[in-house]
Amino acid sequence: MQMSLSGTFHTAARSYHPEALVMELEQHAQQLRIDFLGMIYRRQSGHPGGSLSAAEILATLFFHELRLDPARPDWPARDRFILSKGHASAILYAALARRGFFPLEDLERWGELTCHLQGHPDRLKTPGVEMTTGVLGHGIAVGVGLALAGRAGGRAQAPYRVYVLLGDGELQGGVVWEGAMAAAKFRLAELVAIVDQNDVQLDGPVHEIMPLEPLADKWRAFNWAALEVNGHDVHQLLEAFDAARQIHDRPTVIIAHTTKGKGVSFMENDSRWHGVPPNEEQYRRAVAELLAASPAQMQEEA
Ligand SMILES: Cc1ncc(C[n+]2csc(CCOP(=O)(O)OP(=O)(O)O)c2C)c(N)n1
Ligand SMILES: [Mg+2]
Repeated sequence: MQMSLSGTFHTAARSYHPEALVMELEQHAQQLRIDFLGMIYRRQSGHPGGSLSAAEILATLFFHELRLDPARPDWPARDRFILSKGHASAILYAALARRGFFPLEDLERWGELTCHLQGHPDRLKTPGVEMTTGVLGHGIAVGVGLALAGRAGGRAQAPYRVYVLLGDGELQGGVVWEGAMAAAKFRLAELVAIVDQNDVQLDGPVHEIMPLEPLADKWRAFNWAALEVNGHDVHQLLEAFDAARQIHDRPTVIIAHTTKGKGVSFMENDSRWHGVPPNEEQYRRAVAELLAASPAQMQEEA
């Protein structure tokens, strides 16, 4: 696989990442979708669309890219991940649990008042959550602060990297671009933003409500490096994260083209599934679809 001059990845050429790694990450992504749907079905609350669209991004980050030690969630040199689109909390909790930050059983109680897994991420409650989010727009600005804090010891770059996942509707918030300007000013090469560009926000298509294009050019005009990938293609995600590590003089945005509700046919590309949980019949249908599309191994385990 190669990156074109415009920063778009093409799958035609062979990837240097082993197929086994890619399959493993795809399997994680599908498992996260299934965990997540169980959580929001049981709780009868949650945000399916923008969680399902982010499954491969989260799986690639948590099971490959991020340098983490679940036994030491406050390890100073850990990479920081910020879920700026905090409404996707439940699938983040699934990723944290699967990665070993807390027992899987905790997922059963998410959203209960006495549980450490609240409706939106809370950094004071949940191991592995770096920023309290839910009010959209602030992830990049806080990411800038985390990267600068890492440099406070006088280093040219922080001893860790900072990753921020944003929604595309979220980009309508002006504070996103204030943070982007600051990141460029300080040439924060250790900062990577990922935009889950599913082209759907809370109540309709982003391109109708507030068009973003040309989105990559906007980021470049803000002095960021901009890469574009298919956000469901693990090969492309892996290579984009690798490419971002090779950029040393500016922050990088990875624009991940995705499908809102990905993996559940009746939820795909439909803003009505932004924030509504499935009923029992829908839940069963969704899980059946996901299992059918999973690597064979998972079907055996299920
Ligand atoms: C500042 C702010 N305004 C409004 C909301 C309510 N809200 C929650 S999710 C959402 C839509 C977000 O769309 P997008 O960023 O595209 O997310 P995704 O498609 O990934 O779910 C809105 C408006 C909010 N959480 N914060
Ligand atoms: Mg969206």
